[in-house]
Amino acid sequence: MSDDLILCQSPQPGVQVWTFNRPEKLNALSTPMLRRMDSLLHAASDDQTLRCVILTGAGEKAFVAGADIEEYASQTREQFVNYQHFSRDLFCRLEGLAVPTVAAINGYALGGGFEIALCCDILIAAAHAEVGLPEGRLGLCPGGGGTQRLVRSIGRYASADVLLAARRLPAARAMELGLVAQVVPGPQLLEAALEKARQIATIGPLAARAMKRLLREGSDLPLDAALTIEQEALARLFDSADAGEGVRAFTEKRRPTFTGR
Ligand code: CO8
Repeated sequence: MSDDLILCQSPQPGVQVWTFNRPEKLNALSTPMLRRMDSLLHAASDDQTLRCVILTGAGEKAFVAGADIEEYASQTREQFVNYQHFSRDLFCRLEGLAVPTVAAINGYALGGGFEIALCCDILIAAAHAEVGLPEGRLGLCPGGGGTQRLVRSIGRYASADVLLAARRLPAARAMELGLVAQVVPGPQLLEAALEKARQIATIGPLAARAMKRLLREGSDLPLDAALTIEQEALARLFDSADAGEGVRAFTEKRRPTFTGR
């Protein structure tokens, strides 16, 4: 397995930047890349010092232009099904990572690339970026959660345009639809993502993890059940040392020092 296929760097404490790194193939997701993602996810879920993961693509052209179509084309049905199960599991684990994740979409995020972005918590895009699910043009449909996560994000009718007409959404339109939080000029993208990570670091780490989980789990629950898990989470946070510190720091007019306990 080559670690170079997804670079992992830590430009500031508690932050990892994962860079999909096959720019000559627009960072298309090959099986070795998925294996590398698997090991990065394992390591990240064990890392208690981690506060944020930023995902981006090498080069200016693509975040990830989808699954590696050439690899797919040579697969048997069994290999194809296995690849689907593996990517579904990985994408769910990315979505379920305890710490907040930021997709810094530096270009095309298509097919599996858009599905990865849809598993992240905050999406920031370069002005020239485009997202889409063009699998229909291959006579296929998304298999890594694209249809289901998109419809839960932007609703049925905007999703139908992306899926049934294979419409690529430019960054500005993705922002209008509420998918993307911020659009910046391409050269400023990584710095904007790092600034987002610094803002995330101002939140208590337990609170950030709790709110991330509530957004994910609560949106699939009936309101009453969702309100219950919110109150349970708040009660747990109230008992934490960080909540004591956060409230004390406010009254003492200083910045809190959170310890994640
Ligand atoms: N897989 C493999 N190689 C790719 C992919 C990809 N998804 N995307 C781009 N590449 C390669 C190109 O083949 C090309 O390689 P080479 O230089 O060796 O010919 C190189 O990257 C550069 O790409 P282009 O020359 O095409 O660049 P353009 O600027 O002309 O076009 C596009 C950019 C519009 C992004 C274009 O590359 C494109 O349409 N890519 C495919 C996008 C796509 O359909 N993504 C969804 C993939 S499907 C998926 O994710 C799940 C289902 C897959 C099932 C496949 C079963 C057979």
